[in-house]
Amino acid sequence: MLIGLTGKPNVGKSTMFKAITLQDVAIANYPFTTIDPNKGYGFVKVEDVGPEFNVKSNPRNGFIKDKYRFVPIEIIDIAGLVPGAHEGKGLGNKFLDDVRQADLLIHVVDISGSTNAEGQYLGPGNYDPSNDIIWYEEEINWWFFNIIKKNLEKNIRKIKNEHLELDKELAKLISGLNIKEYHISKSFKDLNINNDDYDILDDDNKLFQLASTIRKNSKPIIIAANRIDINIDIAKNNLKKLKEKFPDKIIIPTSGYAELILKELDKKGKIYYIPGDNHFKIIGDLNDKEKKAIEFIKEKILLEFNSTGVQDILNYSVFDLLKYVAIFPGGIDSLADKEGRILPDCFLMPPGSTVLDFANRIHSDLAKNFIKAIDVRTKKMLGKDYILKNRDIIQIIANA
Ligand SMILES: Nc1nc2c(ncn2[C@@H]2O[C@H](COP(=O)(O)OP(=O)(O)OP(=O)(O)O)[C@@H](O)[C@H]2O)c(=O)[nH]1
Ligand SMILES: [Mg+2]
Repeated sequence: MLIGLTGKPNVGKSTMFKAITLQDVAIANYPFTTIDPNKGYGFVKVEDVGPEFNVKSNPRNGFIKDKYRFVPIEIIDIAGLVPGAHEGKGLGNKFLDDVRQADLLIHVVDISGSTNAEGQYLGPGNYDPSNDIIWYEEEINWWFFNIIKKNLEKNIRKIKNEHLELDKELAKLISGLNIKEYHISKSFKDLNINNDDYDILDDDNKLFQLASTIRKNSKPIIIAANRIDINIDIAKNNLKKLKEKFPDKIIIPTSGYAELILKELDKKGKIYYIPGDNHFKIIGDLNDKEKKAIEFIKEKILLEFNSTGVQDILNYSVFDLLKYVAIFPGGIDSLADKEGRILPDCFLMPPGSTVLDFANRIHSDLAKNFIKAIDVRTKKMLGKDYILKNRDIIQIIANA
């Protein structure tokens, strides 16, 4: 699972990345601070299953905090994109190649309206962030279109002459964008395109439409209405306008700044904060500056918006939008592995994954020698085609 943080320059992508990963990265109030991508691990928040069995889980990856299990996902923060990037404006869109493998893009928007399309600072309320939503999506779609077109051009003759199936060929040609055959077949269905509609290969308008649909199906975009803390009234007003203008888009208000402060103070042992919560506890000595900052965060962010939004957007992305499920390997006799680690793993599986897919994810031998599976909660037997549900605990039994 890889999630890309993208958007125009100077909107807080790297700050959010730092808040998510706690990695030290360059942050500054001017455009194009980030050029080389930052890559690291963030975590989705899952209610752990250990408490149901009165045991304390001991994750191999990620961590436990209170009743939650934080399961790692990869995050990448890339250089800013400006309108016209596909024609070479700004840094162009070559760096978008850094997010080729992403399963989803978080579009970080400056909801305070302080920065123009190029990321230059104008002061709060001086730019309409809804513009960004429109051109950004177009740029991403252009990026897809250009890759698809370039690859198709090289293969167009062969596809036509040999009467090859368009969806399969396309899937092969653009597999480097982490696009699966089902993304393409769904897009064909959405647009009513058949596998032998070779004409679309010569029609740039239709091809752009197809590229945009494949993009939407394979790399959905979720919007982080970021920097809500800069001016709460402007942020709320802009947020309302954005939601009215784009009723179909998922827009989550965020403050990377607030999340970063809370996470850092938690790490220092000065507060106890569970990412995503709407509250924290002071447990150490805070200096005046820290006190002021968290008082503001409490009053203006947590009370007004119910969280900093950063954990919410990750969870929403993985579980609501991509519809992944978190699955725990376990056994009806023991929840520990050979080394005595209790509930050591939690795997994120794509929607529609079966028990056999899960066996394969743990080890290909388990899938090869699969006999049966057991639902550890109910102790019922499951066939290999059982579709996994979120927070299932599954025991796989295979021939040794
Ligand atoms: N108040 C506030 N400021 C923020 C927030 N996020 C980022 N900033 C500030 O916005 C400026 C840009 O932040 P960055 O994280 O470097 O932005 P970026 O999008 O990575 O910028 P580029 O790498 O140049 O594209 C810095 O001055 C940050 O301190 C936020 O949530 N609230
Ligand atoms: Mg940056």
